[in-house]
Amino acid sequence: MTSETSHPVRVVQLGGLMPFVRQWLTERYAAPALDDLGDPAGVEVAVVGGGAPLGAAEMDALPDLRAVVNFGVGHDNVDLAEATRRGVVVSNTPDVLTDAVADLAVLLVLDVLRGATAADRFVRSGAWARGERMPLARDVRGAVVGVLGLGRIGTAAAERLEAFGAEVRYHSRARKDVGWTYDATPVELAAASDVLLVLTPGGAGTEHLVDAAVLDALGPDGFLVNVARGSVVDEVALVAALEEGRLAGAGLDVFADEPRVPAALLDRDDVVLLPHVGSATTGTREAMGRLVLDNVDAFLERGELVTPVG
Ligand code: 8YV
Repeated sequence: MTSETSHPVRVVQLGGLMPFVRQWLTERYAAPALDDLGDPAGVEVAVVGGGAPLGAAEMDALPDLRAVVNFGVGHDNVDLAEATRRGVVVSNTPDVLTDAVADLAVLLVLDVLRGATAADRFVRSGAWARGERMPLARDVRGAVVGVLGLGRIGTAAAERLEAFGAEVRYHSRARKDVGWTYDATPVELAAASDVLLVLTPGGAGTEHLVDAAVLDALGPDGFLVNVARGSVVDEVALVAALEEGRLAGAGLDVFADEPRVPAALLDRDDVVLLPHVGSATTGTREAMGRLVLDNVDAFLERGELVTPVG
């Protein structure tokens, strides 16, 4: 990175950013952390990541703010209505993470059906050596996977799952021009699916979209996989469904109150728990970081964002 340090400070780093992104921002823009900023006058761009909140309070602290650059495709951490009200534009990091997140979605669908993580625990516990047997798993070929949220990542995951011989159905805000069967509601999609794969955006519009009714429609032979946002699933209803045998299992990369995972899930063999790693590869995170810099550069130079939200 070349250093383009100039004063006054025009860029500030907010929470949730990975160390290499912090370093890039420091080298390129001499961007301090909010706590080290001192006088906020002249700061036009705030960079935020990792789901760290950026709402009215943060905006109040930056009176000259004009752009929020979010490290991540999901931007439910940013109060868009408040930003719009103040004339602040917002960008995210779409496309560059589609493959990585779709791969992880497929990994979890395969894992809940084939039980790879449970099988690993079975070996490590000595159960195999003791002569115990694992229950038989389920085939991916022929399994019906219902994709809830057929955006960029949902489509990429659906294409991959088709290559495994799974049958894809979907529900989205709008019906798409695709060959897969559309279900009019999440309940109808869940009722027709062996695995419900959640890939909707987070935020108020999708909060608890997967509720007790959807989980019951999925049923005792159904699996839930969530690679979107924890807020989309009613976690209390999920735990109850698992404990009462009304759901076969779940694969979860995201949780309502990260990094806290409901204690009731930790000892269950029918759930796969991942620490929000959908985009967490070196290549993808670097591409996200580069897109963050592209957005900051474009805004500082031309007052435009490369990948604006909305
Ligand atoms: C990251 C994500 O966890 O892009 C998103 O919406 O959830 C992930 O890529 C996060 O944003 C990285 O800070």
